Amino acid sequence: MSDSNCIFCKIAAGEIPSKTLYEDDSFRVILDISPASKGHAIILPKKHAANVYELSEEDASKIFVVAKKVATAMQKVLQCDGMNILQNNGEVAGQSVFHLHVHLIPRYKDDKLTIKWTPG
Ligand code: IU
Repeated sequence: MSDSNCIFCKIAAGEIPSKTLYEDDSFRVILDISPASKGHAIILPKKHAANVYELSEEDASKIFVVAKKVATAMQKVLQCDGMNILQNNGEVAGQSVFHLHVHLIPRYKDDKLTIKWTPG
């Protein structure tokens, strides 16, 4: 269920404090500790999966519903102009924490943020 060496397992379980925006039985959504933009959040499944290949069908089917719900609330509160929703698998793809997570990155006009892993 959870990996005792995994920091995101501990955060998702509430064993390490975080700025939590949303929580249900399967997920915790927290503010990123090193935000790419104001309000940058990450969705953590409570059940450990290193990447999308390991993610259970059940969590896969629910995670974008959570993304939609939280992104919609963030948009209302932050009044951001756009939002990148991203998920990295493997070091070469930019993954640095090997517990699957989905980034919600609010975008603002003229924020000049370079999302290096977007196409083009
Ligand atoms: P990545 O897709 O694996 O590169 O994203 C990892 C993210 O997790 C990155 O944005 C970190 O700032 C973030 N993070 C965090 O919010 N809290 C932590 O304790 C750790 C990483 I470690």
